[in-house]
Amino acid sequence: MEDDDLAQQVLDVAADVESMETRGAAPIATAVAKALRAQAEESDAADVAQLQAELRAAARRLLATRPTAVSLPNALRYVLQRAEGESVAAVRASVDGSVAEFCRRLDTAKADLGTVGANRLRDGDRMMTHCHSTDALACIEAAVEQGKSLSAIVKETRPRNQGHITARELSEMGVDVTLVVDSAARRYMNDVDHVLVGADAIAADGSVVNKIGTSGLAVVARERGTPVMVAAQTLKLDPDTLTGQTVDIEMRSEAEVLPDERRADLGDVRVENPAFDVTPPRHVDAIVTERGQFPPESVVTLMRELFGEGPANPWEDGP
Ligand code: RI2
Repeated sequence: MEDDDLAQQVLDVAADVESMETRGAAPIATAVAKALRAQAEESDAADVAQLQAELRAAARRLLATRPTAVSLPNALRYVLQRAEGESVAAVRASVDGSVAEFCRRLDTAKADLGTVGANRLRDGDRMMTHCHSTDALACIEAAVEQGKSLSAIVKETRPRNQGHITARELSEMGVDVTLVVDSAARRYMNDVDHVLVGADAIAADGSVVNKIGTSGLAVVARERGTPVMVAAQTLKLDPDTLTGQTVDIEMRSEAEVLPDERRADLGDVRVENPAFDVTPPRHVDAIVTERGQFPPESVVTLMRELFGEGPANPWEDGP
């Protein structure tokens, strides 16, 4: 199936996820689920098999955008596994229903996770954050709503400076914010009570894949005895890792690190821009989810409960 045959919303969502216009697990998951719904609604498929094939093709296009953000395949799985029915209209209705249910669950999950995370934060605590995570911010927001007064050291998070979004949103919540460059993390580690980050994917062994710089931050936190808390909905659990696969680390454009005009001044240098790194479970104290908090080594139990022994890839065409 060619791109021309896909619904315009599928192509638009794929472009927005690729360019990071749409970013963060929940926004990506919601956007791709709704794109599948648009594909179902706009399809001229003559029968159920053709509609299901179109949905699989749309899912493959969406899947090709960002390799690390596991909320994307998990959202596609949720909708595709339920895209069944006796007629085209029935499949369409089932997709519509499962997208609505998926989005409803996401909203509830964030609120539940926030309550769990907030219980770890005490009045007067200071956090250090990295990048921008809606899950991490949900914990802080819930703590503020409980009447706790909090402050934050916010790392700017090169190269795309998502820390600026965190700084603005925390400040709007009434949190006292200090923005620092990434390399100042160790300098400020003695002044904070928690390191609080999100995750893009969590592997079966409890490793946390998050924005580049998280693993170094966790090492510094461990050196100083500062607890590292990872806020991550179960949507971030990567079922592929149950069968031994590793999480792909997305390499992004070199121009995000060094604009072309500056690069010319530096001569013949290589530039690399990995978007994420892997923090081993021994450097993480707690993974906070909507199902409660877990020591990283025990998330595998939760993963088996939610995904069974291994992943399903319902976007693949049969033999
Ligand atoms: P939420 C972000 O990646 C950050 O790494 C952040 O910790 C993670 O997604 C999770 O964000 P990117 O999309 O899902 O900026 O908690 O590359 O919002």
